[in-house]
Amino acid sequence: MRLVLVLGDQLSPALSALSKTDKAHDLVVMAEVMGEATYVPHHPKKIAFTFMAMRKFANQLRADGWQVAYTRLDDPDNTGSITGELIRRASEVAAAGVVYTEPGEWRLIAALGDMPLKSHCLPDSRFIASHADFDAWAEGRKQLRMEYFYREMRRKTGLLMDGDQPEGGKWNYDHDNRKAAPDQVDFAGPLRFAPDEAVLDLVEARFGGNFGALRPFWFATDAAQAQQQLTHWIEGGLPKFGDFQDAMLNDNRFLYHSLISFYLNAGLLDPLDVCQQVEAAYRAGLAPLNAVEGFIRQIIGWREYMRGIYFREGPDYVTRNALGHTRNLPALYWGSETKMNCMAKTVAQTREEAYAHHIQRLMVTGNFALLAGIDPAQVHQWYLAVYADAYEWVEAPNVIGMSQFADDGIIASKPYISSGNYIHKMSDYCGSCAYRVQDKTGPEACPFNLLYWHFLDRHRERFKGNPRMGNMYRVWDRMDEDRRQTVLDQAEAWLLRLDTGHEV
Ligand code: FAD
Ligand code: DLZ
Ligand code: SF4
Repeated sequence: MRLVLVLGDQLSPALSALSKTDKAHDLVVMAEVMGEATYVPHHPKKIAFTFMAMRKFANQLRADGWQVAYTRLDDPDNTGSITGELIRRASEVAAAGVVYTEPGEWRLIAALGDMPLKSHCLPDSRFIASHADFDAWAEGRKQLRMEYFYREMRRKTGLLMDGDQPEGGKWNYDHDNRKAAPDQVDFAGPLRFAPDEAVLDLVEARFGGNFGALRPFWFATDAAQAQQQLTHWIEGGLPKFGDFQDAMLNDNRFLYHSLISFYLNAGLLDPLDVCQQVEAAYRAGLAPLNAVEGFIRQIIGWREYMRGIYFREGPDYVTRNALGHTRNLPALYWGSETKMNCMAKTVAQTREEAYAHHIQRLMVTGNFALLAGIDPAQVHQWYLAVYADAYEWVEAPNVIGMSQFADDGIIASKPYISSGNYIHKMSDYCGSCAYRVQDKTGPEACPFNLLYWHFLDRHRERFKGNPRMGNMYRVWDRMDEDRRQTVLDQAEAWLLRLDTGHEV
């Protein structure tokens, strides 16, 4: 008998470890353990989601004829770690070894590799590009760019292809996808499902002190529910997904977003199948090409690309700090009061939902951390903890690379920074803010305005030669010197108030 490990983000019947073993002889091991529940202070909703989905998946496997040894968090014999549980189960049943699918994090890959058990690690085949595919694509290229990788994935999957040409004649319709916030959103947002109250009680007792509201809990926790959410969104949200992908609103947290990353990353939905369903909606005339292409690009482009970079760059990727940023993560990320309405709204929504959409993560909390020069390792730990879809293989490239430029430009060709103007254009946040977005200096000046120039000025040596940033430096250099000095002095004074714990 062999043990077959199924981790909390490997809840797919087609998992390689399950398809390469035998339900008649082998034993599935699943375990709720403190080691996984505490490597960062996860949002309670994320822990509850993981445990609920794991318990349901174990039952599904049993119904399918598997024997499953399932450890609950409060089982008295629980050793507290994945490797501890495997060693314990192996000795209980005198197992010949362990078969597992590669985890999505170097930490766990190393721990499993060091186990004193005979073990066999299989590739995770739930992705469109294998490590070898990604490396073959990347090999010999001077610079890696997602767009070219994405085109390969389009060709490989046949999604939105018209023979060997892209559907509609263009690969990318992003230019049509930057509309400002709509006055009204005619989509009700995600479906809400009833939770397992016993899991909620367990999580409340053990992790109630973590940042994040456990209740109301509304996530889907099995594949059928996740599919219901996908169908609901394809019918109601997809048609306008492209147009308003980058918009943000005070009174609408979800706009036209799909809210499926939790389910995809845990294995409850299959990425290729999701994209095929979305393409079918386009072919049936139910959604426009800009929406459908934009969505498919996020999944077969960005999602796969991020994973490729994470595994190609290796375990030290999360420690990179190309810009030498050292400021501690301010308390406002954990909910302390702030006068910046965009930050307050994004953090409050994160606390309540364990979710924020891409532009909130990139251009509000991420942009602020980058402009303020916050230590990227602390930023990374925060994102890994607070979002229910956060696993290191996808979170780290988004944070260390795309958002914080800490990898020195492997993911992004220039830093994603903006003054308050971008947030003002894409949201209604500024209208109800204590700061004034139109003020570049002065007591009420939007901090993003001050910090934007401070960032460019302090990193001039690194970025002055970047052709995509020439304009920014030209504008800065055209300001008269007194004004530049005022901006820098006021930015410094503002950062000092931030560092000394004042409400900013
Ligand atoms: P939609 O907006 O509806 O997009 C559809 C799907 O596309 C998502 O479900 C997701 O699977 C995929 N996708 C979109 N953008 C990306 C991207 N940049 N990288 C990978 N997949 C993408 N996504 C995660 O899944 N886990 C994370 O931990 C995570 N951390 C992020 C941190 C930062 C700083 C940034 C800027 C982005 C991060 N993302 C992460 C990407 C993106 O924000 C989320 O995938 C998205 O917000 C999930 O919501 P949704 O399902 O409603 O997505
Ligand atoms: C996120 C998470 C949590 C909170 N708890 C568990 C757990 O108790 N048992 C488990 O098998 N997996 C859990 N996970 C998911 C893992 O942390 C995830 O598999 C790794 O980070 C690799 O991506
Ligand atoms: Fe954010 Fe500045 Fe707008 Fe306030 S004024 S919401 S701080 S961008």
